Amino acid sequence: MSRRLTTAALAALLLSGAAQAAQPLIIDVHRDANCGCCKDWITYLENNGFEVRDHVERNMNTVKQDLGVKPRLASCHTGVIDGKFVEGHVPVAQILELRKRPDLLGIAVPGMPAGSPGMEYGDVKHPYQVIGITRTGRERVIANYPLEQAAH
Ligand SMILES: [Cu+2]
Repeated sequence: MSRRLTTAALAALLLSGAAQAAQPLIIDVHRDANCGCCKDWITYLENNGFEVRDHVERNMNTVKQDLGVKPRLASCHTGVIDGKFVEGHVPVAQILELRKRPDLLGIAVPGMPAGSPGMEYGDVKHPYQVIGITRTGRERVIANYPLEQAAH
């Protein structure tokens, strides 16, 4: 009897351990059917260990409005992770940071800057910022790309 309990407890432990180790980060991505760079961003996320739930939308404006993405911060696709929005071609590093920031409602890379993930054109790297939107409606610069090299 006690032996059976121990086996069950051990199995439960192993299962939870395995689930934890293999658990990918799940992100919902809303996009227009004909958006090629949106698909490239999705591929980029998948290559970085995310599980993407792809949602093809008829009206992206409504989606953005509902999630609280201001028009001037808008890009093409809109991701949602942990109930927070990820607008546009945001790099993975800032998505991971967003998950640790309870003060933020979402983050955005406005427009579609060349050189951002999913917007690669050879060596072209236009400067862009990742903007965080706080729960009180303020905007904060989360990162500047291309990332500046640390001085040695
Ligand atoms: Cu795009």
